[in-house]
Formats: sequence, structure tokens, C-alpha cells
Amino acid sequence: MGAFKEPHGGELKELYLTESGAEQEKLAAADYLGWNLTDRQLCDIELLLNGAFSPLDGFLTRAEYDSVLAKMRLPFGLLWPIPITLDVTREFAAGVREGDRIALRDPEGVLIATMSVSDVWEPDKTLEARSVFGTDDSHHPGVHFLQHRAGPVYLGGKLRGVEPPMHYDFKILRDSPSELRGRFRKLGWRKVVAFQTRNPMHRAHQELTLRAARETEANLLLHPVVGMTRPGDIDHYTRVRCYEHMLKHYPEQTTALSLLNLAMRMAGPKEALWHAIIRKNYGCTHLIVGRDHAGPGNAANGTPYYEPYAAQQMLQEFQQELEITLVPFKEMVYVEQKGQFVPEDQVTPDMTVAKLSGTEFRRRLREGIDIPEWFSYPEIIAELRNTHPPKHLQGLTIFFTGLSGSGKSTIANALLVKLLELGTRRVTLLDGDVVRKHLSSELGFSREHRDINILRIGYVASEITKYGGVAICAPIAPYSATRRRVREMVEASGGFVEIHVATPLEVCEARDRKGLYAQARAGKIKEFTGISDPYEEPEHPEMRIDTRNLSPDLAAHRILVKLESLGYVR
Ligand code: PPS
Repeated sequence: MGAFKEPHGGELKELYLTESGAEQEKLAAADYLGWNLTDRQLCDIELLLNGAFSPLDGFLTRAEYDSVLAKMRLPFGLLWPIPITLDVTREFAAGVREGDRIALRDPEGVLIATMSVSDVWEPDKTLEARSVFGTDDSHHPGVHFLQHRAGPVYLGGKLRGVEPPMHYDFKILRDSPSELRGRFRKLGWRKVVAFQTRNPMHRAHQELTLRAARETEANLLLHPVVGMTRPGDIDHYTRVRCYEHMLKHYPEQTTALSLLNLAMRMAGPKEALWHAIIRKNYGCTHLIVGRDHAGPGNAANGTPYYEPYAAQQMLQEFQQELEITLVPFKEMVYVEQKGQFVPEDQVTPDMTVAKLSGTEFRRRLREGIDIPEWFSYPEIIAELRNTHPPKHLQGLTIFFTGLSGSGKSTIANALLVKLLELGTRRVTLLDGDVVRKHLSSELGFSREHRDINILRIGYVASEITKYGGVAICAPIAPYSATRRRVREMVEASGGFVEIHVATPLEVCEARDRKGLYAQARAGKIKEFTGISDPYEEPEHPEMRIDTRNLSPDLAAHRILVKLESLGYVR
């Protein structure tokens, strides 16, 4: 093994201007059209500017994008698997000409970089999804983001970095590639094996990483992702405190911890290649890839999007070209006789094996059940229990959706009263009509306005949930993509239970309690849900209720029983 490995493409592309250059750029940028970077773009731009995405020198141009999608390579032939694009709205794009400079700012307006726009185009997102994710199924979180969150127009061009995006947390643990390379050099670490993770680490991970370091005779870098991971993952604050505890359990001077502000795409095999390139840029020589690396979870029909070892195979194929070595790992299991974890393919029939899957671990955490000593360290369990109390102490959003007149509000009210009677929960009802009066009085019923309305409800519900309360919401919420965004928002901080009040349209119309259906039929109310506007039925709600043969009281009772069985109410 030679001295320090070169970055991908041979040169670390740090895109920051000098101090005086940045000052001049700030002045000039006052006249540029400004774009407020989204959370995803803030992650991407940080890694573009600090060289983690070398050799990229900006957001992909159209030619680069086409080439990455078609060949997984940049136009001059270098491997690059994931398109890094600047997506914007049509309104913003309409004001930009090729050749213009634009100002890229953080949400507070701080200028992060400027970009010389060389390309403006509308991508074919289905094509992109199929190329990057191998599917255009919007159940896949990466595809969903691409189709429903990312803007419709891409801008490409070179960046000039003015200021790194600001972080107030764990500053000391955040490194650029040159900082980490400098640290390795100082410590004399010539071989470094990186461990990528988006989950808390337990003893099995420790054993796996120690073995990897031993086998490769390398030092170990714990390189967890703290940017954007899979919706529903444990928040990075909790995880980083866990990693800090874990670090103390490694032999001294062998292991380092550094945080990577990456926005993951959950693209499985292609993402594994991308992770390898990034780690190479950070000065690592090896990357551990385990089972289901960067996996997006299963499709709706229960089948996985990628084979569990597809990521390993992909990296196997390209490791020589990339000049970073794959360290493949099988799943680790605990062998009682040895009091130790071993890879599952090394288990012999005489061994007694103990296993605790991630799902089972999370269930025990949720329900406050004992977690065995062999599985993790007490400080790590305590950290997780502290931020993830059992379900009956966690916040919750109960989200009703259904047609006007389906009975949502009545059942929601009945449920509210039953929960108040129990007295163990603090409850708020965000009813459709009430929200429209207090939060959304200026909004109408176009798709855009309905979405704004639902996202406002989702935001308030997620805040209530975050602080341990129960938010009951009862809007029509006709669009599944918007409901899903609300779910993602809420699940970041607590439970989400979707209840489809599936009373058929004919019944709602026959009841017509507010006389609105008659007016809608007569054309006096436009865009009326079910009549002249769509209602997309939820495919997988936690519960479906048809009020034809069920009184509101009984419906609310059933929901309460369901909440008990899910562990949210005791
Ligand atoms: S949405 O789509 O979720 O934003 O709708 P929501 O905020 O729940 O508001 C629905 C209530 O507004 C009344 N209303 C209409 N509903 C549907 N379509 C149109 N065009 C419309 N115009 C007014 C209606 O009374 C709904 O109340 P509920 O309680 O659902 O019957």
C-alpha cells in the first residue's frame, strides 16, 4: 500500500473562494437572483464545496446528468453513480438564463455559494428513478422524494463557495476531507477502513468493525451519516451521543469518529459505490459493506427492492477501478458458548445462537421491555430509552381522512372525549373546519391550497407529537402524497396512525348534512371532493372505518381498542 491515496479523479476539488474573493462575491451576489437551498441541497452543497464529492465542481450540467444516468460515469469516463442536481421551481427557473450567476442561500439568507448557470432543463424523472433506483415505484423513499419533493427543473453549473453551511451541533466531530486527511496523516494512519451507518451502533457492529480493522490491518473510522437518512430513522442527536459512548469501547488510539453530512438517497448498490467514492475522498482505503447497504426497506408487496448482497457485488465489480477496497460482511450473530459475536456463515451446528433483529429491538424499546446485556452497552440503551420512551409515553398523531360528510369530525370528537375521560393523555383536536378558520382562512380548495392546508395541519401535529401530546386531525386530505409527507413529518418525532373513514360517496351525498353536495352537483361549489375533485383512497391506513353500520360511539371505541393494541394508550 503506497502513501496517501489520491481523491477520486486525482484532485480534491475544494470550491471555496479565498477570504477576499468571498467578500467580493458577497457584494456581487446582492444583484443576483437568489435561491433558498432546501435541506437536501444544503447537505449536497456542503459536500460539493468541501471536496467530498470530488471531482464534481458544481451541480451536474445536463451533459453530465445524462451521462451519469446512461453510463454511471461522468462524460470523461470517471465513475459517478448518483446525480447531484439543483432542483428548483418552474417560477424560479423562468427568471434564469443560461450564463447567469445565481446566489445560493441557506434558509436564513446567508450566502453559501454562487453558481454560474450553464444549463436549465426539465428532467425525465421516471427515467432518472429507473436509472438510479432501478424502479419508479413511488413507495421507494428515494423515488418518492424525486417525484414529490424535488422541483421540476434542474439547474447545472460551477460553484464558487463563499461560506460553509452552519452547524451548531457537534462541531468538533464534523470534518472536511482535507481535515480528516490531515488528521490521518498526523496520526500516521496509512490504512483506514470506514464504517458507514445511519443507525445506532450496538455490540454486533462493534465486533464487525473490529474484525474488519483486524483483517485489513487498518485503523477504523466510524463515519455515520447525520444529514438526511431514511424517514423514521432515529434522530442524529441521539445517535451521535450513542456513537460517543461506543467510541470508548474500542481499543485506544485505533478508532476515530467523524460525522458526514450526507443526504442519503437509499439507492442500495449505486449508493454503495457513491459511499465508496466519498470515503476515498476522505482519505479512507477500505469501506465496510454489510447486508442491505443503504437499503430503502421493502416494496409495498413485501419484496425487497435490492438483493441483500447486491451492494457488495456492485462494489466488488468496481473496487479496483475506484482504488478503494471492499470489506464485505455477513450478518453477525451472538454465540452463547463464546460470549461473542461471529459472522453467521461461521456458525457451526454445535453453537447456540442468540439473535435480536432491529425490528425486535425497536419493539422492546417502544414497549419498555428488557434488552439483553449481550446486545448492547447500558449507556447506549439508556440514551435510546431517554429519547425514545415506550409508546404510551410518546406523542402521537391520529390522522383521519375521508370525504366530506363521511363522519370524520363526529368520530374524532367522540375519540377526543374518550381519551380525555381516560385522563392519561393530553389531546388536541385539529378539525378540518376549525383549522380552516384559525390556520388557513385565506385558502381555497385548489390542489395547491389543499396541500398547504394539510401541510400546516401536519406541521402543528408534528410539534404537538414531538412534545408528547396527542393530535387528532380530521381534514379531507384527498392526496396520498401529501398525507405521506405529513406521516414522514410526524414519524420523525412520534407515532402516526392514519384512519380512513371510508364511507362511500353515495352515503355521504345522501346524508348531505351541510347541503354542500347538492350545491356541488348544481355547479355552485367548484372543485368539490368526490364530485368535481379527486379523492385518492389510502392504500395502507392503520385502520379503515365504514360508518354505514357503525355508530360514531362504536367507531371511536374501536379506535381506542386499536390504540391500546398498538401500545399508544394504557
Ligand atoms: S382539505 O381538502 O383537506 O384541505 O379540506 P378540509 O380542510 O378538510 O375542508 C373540508 C371542509 O370544507 C368544506 N368545503 C369543501 N370540501 C371539499 N371540497 C370543496 N370544494 C369544499 N368547499 C367547502 C366542507 O364542509 C369540508 O368539511 P367536512 O367536515 O369534511 O365536511
